[in-house]
Amino acid sequence: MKFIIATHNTHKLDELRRILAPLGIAADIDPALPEADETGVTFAENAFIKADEACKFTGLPAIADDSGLTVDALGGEPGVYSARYAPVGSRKATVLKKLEGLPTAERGAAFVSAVCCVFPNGDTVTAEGVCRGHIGEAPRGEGGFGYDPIFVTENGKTFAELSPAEKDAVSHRGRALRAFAEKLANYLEEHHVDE
Ligand code: ITT
Repeated sequence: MKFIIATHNTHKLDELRRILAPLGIAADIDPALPEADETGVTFAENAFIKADEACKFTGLPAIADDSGLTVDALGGEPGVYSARYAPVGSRKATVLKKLEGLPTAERGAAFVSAVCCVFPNGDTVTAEGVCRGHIGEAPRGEGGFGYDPIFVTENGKTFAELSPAEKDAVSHRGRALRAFAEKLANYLEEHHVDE
């Protein structure tokens, strides 16, 4: 079965593809897909909005990820507004500035990913993944994208200091997609859909 990936973020697309491929899920983008209006107030709502619009636009089952960084000391911000929290290039600095002076114990944070697949008949398969860590004192590492250089994982390295495979093994997106793949396989079996 062919799936559309509903994202306009090329870094996220790379991750979705490299995690989904070994799970046996082949997915592609539609370059003509318009950007959806992310009006939801939860990751799950926005993932549904993006997948639903892409499914209606292409007529194919569509998979979307809505994700972001939630910082405990900021009441969960930037959360669903992670992509729009501050002008491009100043998002990490904005988070670091707001946490200035706080000790590590008060810098707890999590990355969250909600994945949703919408089928042309309206059915949905959803999953969520969370990776806890804390916000470092300064950016570190060259890998990844977005907030990766300021998110310190349980092993002390930032997401940006991990190899792609190391990030996928523990990341919010890796966890969400592995749970999603299991639920999708069950759905396809129950509905007698040949892969
Ligand atoms: P699409 O909606 O087109 O998929 P987007 O970038 O707008 O792309 P989101 O609305 O889900 O996606 O916003 C997610 C933002 O959260 C993203 O732009 C990053 O700033 C941040 N983010 C999510 N996952 C991340 C990760 O693995 N590493 C670093 N930052 C991440």
